[in-house]
Amino acid sequence: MSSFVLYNYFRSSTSFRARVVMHLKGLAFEYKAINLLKDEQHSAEYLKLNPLGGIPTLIHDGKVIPDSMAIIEYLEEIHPSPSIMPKDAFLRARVRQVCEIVNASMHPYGNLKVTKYLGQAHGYTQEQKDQWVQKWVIQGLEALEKTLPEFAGKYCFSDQVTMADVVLYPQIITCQRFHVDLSKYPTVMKVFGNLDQHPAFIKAHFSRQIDTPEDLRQP
Ligand SMILES: N[C@@H](CCC(=O)N[C@@H](CS)C(=O)NCC(=O)O)C(=O)O
Repeated sequence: MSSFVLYNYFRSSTSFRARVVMHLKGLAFEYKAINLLKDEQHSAEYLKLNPLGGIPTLIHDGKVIPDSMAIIEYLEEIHPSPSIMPKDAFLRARVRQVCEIVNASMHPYGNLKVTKYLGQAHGYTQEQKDQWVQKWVIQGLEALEKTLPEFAGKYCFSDQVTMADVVLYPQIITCQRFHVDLSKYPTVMKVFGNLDQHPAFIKAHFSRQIDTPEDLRQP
């Protein structure tokens, strides 16, 4: 039987991507918590696994796979059922495009190392950090709202949970944390609301992990 170890952190959106795909595919894993607030991602031991000091990292039967997109693509390849990609090549390309909007044009701006730097080097307050994140993620949200109506059903691509949903859902939680006004994105928020009810997304949610602090826990 193969073994999976996932280095992750309850609140990290990229960790969520890996966790939810493990749950969607029914794969058990050992949860290794890396506390970003204690800078454990930059320990010499962890940097050997993930040279950029980012989470998550997956270890599968001793093989190291850093980076959430590499992890979820890998899981899809080794456990293709249930699939998180459409059968049609054009739709698969568009799923990847949606992932790219989030991964390249939204996620990096709210990353801890970025907002921490803004505070340390430029004296940004929390309110100024919120404004910084809002400025950039709104461009991504607008692109998503232009893209999704053509494809969305219950989820981003009809009624099948795909990689696009896996990447979108935790990014919306990050947007909420930075007080982004999400009322202007009805398709995005309809999909988010549906994913919020999905058992795998409920299980992978930041409020239900072994390293979730008591005050952020939900049943
Ligand atoms: N492209 C990487 C990004 C990984 C990443 O930066 N993750 C964040 C958490 S969401 C992190 O580890 N941040 C640590 C830091 O900012 O020091 C991935 O998708 O795995």
